[in-house]
Amino acid sequence: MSLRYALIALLTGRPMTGYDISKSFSRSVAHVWHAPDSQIYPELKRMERDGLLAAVEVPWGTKGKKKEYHVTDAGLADFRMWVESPLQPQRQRDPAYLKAAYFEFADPASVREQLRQHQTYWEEQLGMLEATRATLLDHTHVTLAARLAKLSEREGERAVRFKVYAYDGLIARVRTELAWIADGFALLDEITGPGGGEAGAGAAVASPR
Ligand code: VNL
Repeated sequence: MSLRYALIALLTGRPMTGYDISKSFSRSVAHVWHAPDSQIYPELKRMERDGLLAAVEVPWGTKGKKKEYHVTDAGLADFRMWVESPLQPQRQRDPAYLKAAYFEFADPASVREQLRQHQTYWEEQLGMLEATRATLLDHTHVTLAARLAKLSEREGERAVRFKVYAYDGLIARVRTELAWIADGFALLDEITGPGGGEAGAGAAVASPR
């Protein structure tokens, strides 16, 4: 149910059409709560039905109309209750760690390849998160800039500090993930010899297959 709150969070910055929500979401809130468009659009409809959002028709192009979603007072009240409710710890559920615990069943070449792909993914994420963090600090992030335009300097400062705090946590996690991947390469080297497990590098460790 957190998707509702992720969407309200975004819309507290400014009212938006479904299309703008989807675009803006992927560059901001999705970094802390990923959701595909296929979940976002139906959720907006349900939230409108439940009175958390109000859809206002706005002109689109020369003839068309579009729904612009606004957070209602009820939506804001619900969001405030949620934001103050106790955090529910998320139990561990990461396939990378599940697999890692049983990599003795895999060909080391496959493990090395998986670690490489994982490393590439997390390096990209790190770059993206650091770039986004920078646009929060200098207020050039469009979603944040629209939010700040409605706030006093003091309120805006707090909004930025908390967002940067969230990104600092995400960035620290990614760095830990990258260090863990590096440890994985070191472990593979130790088990198979340097570069061992590369395709054609010779015998793999005995695996209980
Ligand atoms: C906002 C803007 C949120 C930029 C973000 O991530 C962000 C916002 C949570 O104003 O809601 O990267």
